Amino acid sequence: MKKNIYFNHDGGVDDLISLFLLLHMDNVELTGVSVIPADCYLEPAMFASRKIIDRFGNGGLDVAASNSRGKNPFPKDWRMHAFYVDALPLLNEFGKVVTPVADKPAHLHIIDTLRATEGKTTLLFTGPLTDLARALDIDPTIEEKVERLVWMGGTFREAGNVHEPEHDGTAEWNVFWDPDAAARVWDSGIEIDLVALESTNQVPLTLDVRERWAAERKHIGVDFLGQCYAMVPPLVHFSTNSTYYLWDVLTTAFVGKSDLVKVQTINSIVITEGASQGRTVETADGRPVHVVYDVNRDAFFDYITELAKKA
Ligand code: AGV
Ligand code: CA
Repeated sequence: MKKNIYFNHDGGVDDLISLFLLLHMDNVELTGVSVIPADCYLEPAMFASRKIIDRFGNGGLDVAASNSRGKNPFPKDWRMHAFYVDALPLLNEFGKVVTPVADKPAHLHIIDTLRATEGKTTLLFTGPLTDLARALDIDPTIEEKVERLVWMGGTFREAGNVHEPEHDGTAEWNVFWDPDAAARVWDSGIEIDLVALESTNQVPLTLDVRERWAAERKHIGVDFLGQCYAMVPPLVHFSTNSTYYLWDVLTTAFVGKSDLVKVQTINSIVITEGASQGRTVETADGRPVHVVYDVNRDAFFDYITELAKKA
């Protein structure tokens, strides 16, 4: 039995790789895709998504553009990454784009797709939750159609990954971009699996990983991984603000193969105001979330590399 997956992403290198990997999972039925301009610019991220589906998918999908805006914008340098992926020769060989743009904005596309899909759907979000929060405000009954939400977001560690003026550094970026949206989803009855920094910190982009993909580049999909991860900085001596981790790819791999990770349930709230905005905090009377806190690193890299070989 295939799982229905609806994918909302924000056009980073690891978001776009996630789309590519989803298209190669035998146990996944991708029912819808939408793009939010958080950690990307919308136009190149839309084009790159449509071209990835053209090249590696088998038809039937459109891609919805989000018109959501966040409270705390991402740095421009990071948002530029979508332009680089969109420009890859591998995605431009055909000289045309076939996969259409959906006629509705992302939050309405989510509602329509959930309704039109038989049975329940797992929501996979690798950017902020704004489109889901807006969908729930318009039609709270969609909760019945949601199997669960798998989200790359949050952390319960002291250190988050936001290093911005007027912030204390305790938040993870996908929560920080729109803390109110996260709080809205926390208020819903949807089961939440959180792929938090606890586990994503265990899968940095390192030079040995790049070398492995280079050595196996005769496979077009492995070459695609290598080309995409050549655009972003690896972890060499120590982690900096721009060091790249396989955040979203781990989240997506968890959807395809849940035994790669360990999960623990934590009751939590989302802070929406002040210097800690976007922080997720453990509290006894908070809502339960299933936190992915540990990963089998080698099994994870094997899994994604083998998936890429199917391309
Ligand atoms: O916080 C991780 C999220 C993931 O969804 N994004 C990147 C991933 O797509 C934001 C982010 C944090 N640090 C970054 C980020 C960095 N150094 N470069 C680009 N994006
Ligand atoms: Ca992302």
